[in-house]
Amino acid sequence: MQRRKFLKLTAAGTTAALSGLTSSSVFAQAKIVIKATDVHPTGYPTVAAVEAMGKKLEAASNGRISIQMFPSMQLGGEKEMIEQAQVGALQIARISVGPMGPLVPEFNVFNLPFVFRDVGHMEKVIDGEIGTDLLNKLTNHPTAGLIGLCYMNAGVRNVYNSKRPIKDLADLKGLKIRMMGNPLFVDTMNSLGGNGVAMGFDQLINGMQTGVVDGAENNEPSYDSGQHYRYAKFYSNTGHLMIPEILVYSKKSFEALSKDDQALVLKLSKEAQKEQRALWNAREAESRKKMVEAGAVINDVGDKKTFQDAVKPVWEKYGAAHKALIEKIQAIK
Ligand code: BDP
Repeated sequence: MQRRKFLKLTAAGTTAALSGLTSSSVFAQAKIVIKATDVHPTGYPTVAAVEAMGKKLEAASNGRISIQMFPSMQLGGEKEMIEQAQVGALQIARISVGPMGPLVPEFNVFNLPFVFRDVGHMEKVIDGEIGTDLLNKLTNHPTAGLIGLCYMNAGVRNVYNSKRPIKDLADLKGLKIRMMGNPLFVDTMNSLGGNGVAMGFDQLINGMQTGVVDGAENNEPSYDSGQHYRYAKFYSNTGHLMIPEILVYSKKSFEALSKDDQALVLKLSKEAQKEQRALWNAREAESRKKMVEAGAVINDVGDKKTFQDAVKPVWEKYGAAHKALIEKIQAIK
C-alpha cells in the first residue's frame, strides 16, 4: 500500500514536469503520509494520542498531512521501530526512554531505579527544562538520526511472575524476569536478587509461555492490554522504575518537511503530550480494575527501603557520570 502511494506520487511528479510545472511546486502540494508505530494496540493512551495528533494535522493542513498508525507491533518491537525511524522507513515511533539510554547516556538518569519520588515529580521534570534539554540532546545527537518530539506518561513499573508474590527481596531469588533492552535494567533486576533477562517486548509472551522467563515488569496498562496476567498472575507493587515514554521522528524524514510543517508537527506533539496524560490517568485506573477481574493477585512489597538500598550499585555504575543532572532532578520539588 505504501509502495502504491509512492508510485502515485512519482507519477504526479512526472505529469507535472511534463506539463511545465516545477517539481517543487508539485511536491509542496504533495500529500504527506506520516507512518507512526507503537507496540501497543488501538485504544492504548499513546496510540490514541498520536491518532488524535493525526486528525489535527489533517485539519490544520486541509488534508495534506495525515498520520497512518501501525499499532500492536505491526512493524516490530521497539528496537526495530528505532532502526526503521533512523533510516526514514517510518516517521514517528512511540518508544520508552528505556532503550534510549545507550544512545543518549543522560536518558539513563530517567532510567535509574527509584529516581523519581512520585508521578508528580516525574511530570515536573519532563515538562520542565531538564525534559527539554534531554529531548534536544537526542535531536542534536550526531548519529542517532532521531528528533525528540515530546514525552508521554507510562506510570510505574512493577514486577509480575507466575511463581509467587514478591514481598521481599528474597522472593525474587531464582526468578527469571524479562527486562527491556538496556544493560542498566538487567543490572537493576540482578541487584534486586532476581535474574534479569533482556528481551524485546515482542518476544515476551512467547518467553513466558515457554518458561524462558518467569515474568517481567511493567505498568498496569501494559500488563492488562497484553493479557500478561494469563501467564504471570502475581503482580507485586515494587515500583522500581518510572520511565517516561517518548515520541521520536525520523530525522531524515523531518529534514524533508518544510519549516512550517516541522513547526506544526512540533506544536501538535506538545498537545499530544498533554492529551496522553489525561488518557493515561483514566486508563491506569481502568487497568487496575480489569486486572483484578482477570484474576491477577496484587500485593504491596514489605519494606520499600530494602529495594531502594539494593540498587545502589546501579546508581554508582550508571549515575556517577551524571551527578549534576541527578542533583538537579532531586532538587525539583
Ligand atoms: C511499555 C512501554 C513500551 C515498552 C514496553 C517494554 O510503553 O514502550 O516497549 O513497556 O517493556 O510500558 O518493552
